Amino acid sequence: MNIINARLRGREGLYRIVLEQDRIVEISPHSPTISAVSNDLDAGGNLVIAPFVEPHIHLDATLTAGDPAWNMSGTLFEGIELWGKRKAQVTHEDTKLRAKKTIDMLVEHGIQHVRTHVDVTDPTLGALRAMVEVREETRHLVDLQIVAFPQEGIESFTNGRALMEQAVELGADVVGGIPHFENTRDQGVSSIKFLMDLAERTGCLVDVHCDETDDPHSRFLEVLAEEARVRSMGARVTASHTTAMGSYDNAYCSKLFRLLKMSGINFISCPTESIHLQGRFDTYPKRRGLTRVAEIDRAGMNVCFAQDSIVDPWYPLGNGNILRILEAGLHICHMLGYADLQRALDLITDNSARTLNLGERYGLEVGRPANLLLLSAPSDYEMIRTQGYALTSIRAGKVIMQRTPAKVARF
Ligand code: 17E
Ligand code: FE2
Repeated sequence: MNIINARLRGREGLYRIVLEQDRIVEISPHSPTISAVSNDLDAGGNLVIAPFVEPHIHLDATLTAGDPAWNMSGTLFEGIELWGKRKAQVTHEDTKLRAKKTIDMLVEHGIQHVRTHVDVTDPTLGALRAMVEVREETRHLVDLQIVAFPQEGIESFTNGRALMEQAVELGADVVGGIPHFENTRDQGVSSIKFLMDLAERTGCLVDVHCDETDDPHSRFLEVLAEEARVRSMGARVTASHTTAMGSYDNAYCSKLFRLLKMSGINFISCPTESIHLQGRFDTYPKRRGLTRVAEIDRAGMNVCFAQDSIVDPWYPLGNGNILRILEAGLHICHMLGYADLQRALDLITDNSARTLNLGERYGLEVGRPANLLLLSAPSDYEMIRTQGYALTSIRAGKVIMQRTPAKVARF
């Protein structure tokens, strides 16, 4: 299959991309002398890019909002309490059904790489076992990474450490954590040492829910970064949320940034989730409750955006569209400057792929997998401004999704 009239990010002119079986075999300047053949896909001068990435979602909890009750306070803590009740009723089939429905929503918006957290504070590890099957059964649609996520704590939950170890044995790809939710500061610190040991021993990646609170005294990020630095594991480690950084004073943050840079860890912000869940203990002035996305980016560190939730006890909305998250995030993080708009898609493509350690499994380059998207606009800026879409998603050389945009008639 050939794609013609493709615009590529960061390059002048139009290109022709040749796919053979499941690989990209040629990318060459578009030549009007080569005529289109019948199964050519015409990008019409719009962007062709590597697929969107969803680097942080909870597929075990999606589509459960309101069951057994709605989150009335809008806080993270009420969400965790409600989920505790819902997860007592989780079955194998229920988890698989909701996860697959949600993956379909992601696919419909051009996502082909997903990292999902799965709650392992459950003595049966039922959701994790179900997700391992989902990972196999949806391989034709997405590459799925599973995080062993201890929602109710590693140290504060009965057998928390053993459950994390079992989850890795059962096939989790990534080790998670939640130090700010452990009962004490000391437990938060020891949970990070434990999870870093586990990851180092087993070769897993690391992605910790870290300091997801407005409490400026929640300072587990420095512990995670230092553990990553001394073990030289930074590229394999991610700090998710870090919303407390939005409440750190600048004196502490400037010292912290030195360590963060040395550590080389990655960051994920979930802007719609955090603007909804944080700031809940404030009156006015009211904090935004996000990490310092623009500042992390300006400091040359790797940061990306994620959805976190779709219709669950923490967040009632969501439809799988990561471009909606990008638009909201750019607003909330003061990133509508011209330079940021020029490269906005980095935050849901290349930066996210780096966070997930996708390496050569990702990217629009000869020799890489024939996974790509045709978009509805010719630039990052125009994709945001027009609220554009992924129109076609190609995976392993085959079209897996095609979207027809709404047509408007004027009279
Ligand atoms: N669990 C958690 O601790 N934080 C979140 N944002 C979600 C689940 C969605
Ligand atoms: Fe999360």
